[in-house]
Amino acid sequence: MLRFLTAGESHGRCMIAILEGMPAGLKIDLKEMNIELKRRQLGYGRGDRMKIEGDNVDILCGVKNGMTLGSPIGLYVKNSDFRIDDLITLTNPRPGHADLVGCLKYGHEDIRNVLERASARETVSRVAVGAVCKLFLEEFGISVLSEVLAIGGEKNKEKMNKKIDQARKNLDTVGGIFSLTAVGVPPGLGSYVAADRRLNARLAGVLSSIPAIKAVEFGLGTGYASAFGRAVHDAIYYSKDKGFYRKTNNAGGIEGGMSNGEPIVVRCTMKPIATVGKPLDSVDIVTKKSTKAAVERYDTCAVAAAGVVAESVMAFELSNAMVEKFGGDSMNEVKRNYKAYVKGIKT
Ligand code: EPS
Repeated sequence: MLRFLTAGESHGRCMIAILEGMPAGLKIDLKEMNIELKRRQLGYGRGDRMKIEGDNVDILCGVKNGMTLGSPIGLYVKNSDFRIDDLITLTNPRPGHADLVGCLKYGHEDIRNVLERASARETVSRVAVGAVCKLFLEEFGISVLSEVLAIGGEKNKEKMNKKIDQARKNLDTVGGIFSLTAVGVPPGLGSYVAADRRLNARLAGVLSSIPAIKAVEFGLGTGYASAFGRAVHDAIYYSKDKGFYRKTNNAGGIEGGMSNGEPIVVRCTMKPIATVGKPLDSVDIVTKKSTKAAVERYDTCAVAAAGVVAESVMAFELSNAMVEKFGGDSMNEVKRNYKAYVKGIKT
């Protein structure tokens, strides 16, 4: 089993993660990992925080001479904008953010005590974890990539950027949709035998845990609602070199809670970011008087960045399912088991 924990506040000293269960003998390419962190910072509509942060990962433990040891991997990313103790108290929660409920739940009278951890800055740690997982998946020819499909209802690149410009001009924010595709995934990750082992459920869980993600669909997704069965189920074919295959992929690569060997295709919808320059009505949590919501520095649009975060959490979940299916404490052992299985299901 693979597992990880993250820690860190947006304006605290650093963002960290511990990844446990990664087999020994995986070659770690720090340059590749930092490319992933850089990708998370990009995209049209990102705010000024990204100009401050370098987001480079340091591997503190679990790796020796560029190879994983099989022990927990400690990952550290420094926050350049480290000033948590000097920030002013805020008592006006932002609708759509964790501020209000977080204060009620934890008994805080300063929404900063909530927002510092609820901030999407936490996804730095998840991308660092996902970057290790991507290196693991690469060893099996598996890759995960995202693409922005729509922003504010627009699907054309130029119009998408115009929507972002419009939102920025109006001191507003805008959301959108991105796709996520994993290729090279062998059939049989996940399982139909128990609810918590279903791969689609596991992926939906981790994807919807990304801040601001409000919908996750697989393959044809909501399109299934208006179709007849014969038109949408992916007919089965076989050839000696390909093994079993499909000519269509409406299932999005998952049937019965298991990968079926076709690309895993997911679409995620991200709501507009909750901090808006022209704030909505709110209530002061201390005085209970009407006020306007807090305005912090914010991103006008972070759909492309959320796509990169989604790649990371998907890479983690697929790596977890690979380790579960093919076992092994070392890369050699996992590869041996993987090769024997893949050969076996083709014959
Ligand atoms: C983010 C860092 C944050 C925000 C953003 C994501 O930094 P700051 O608050 O200093 O500007 O830019 O956070 C949110 C979208 C949010 O809702 O909290 C990052 O590193 O991704």
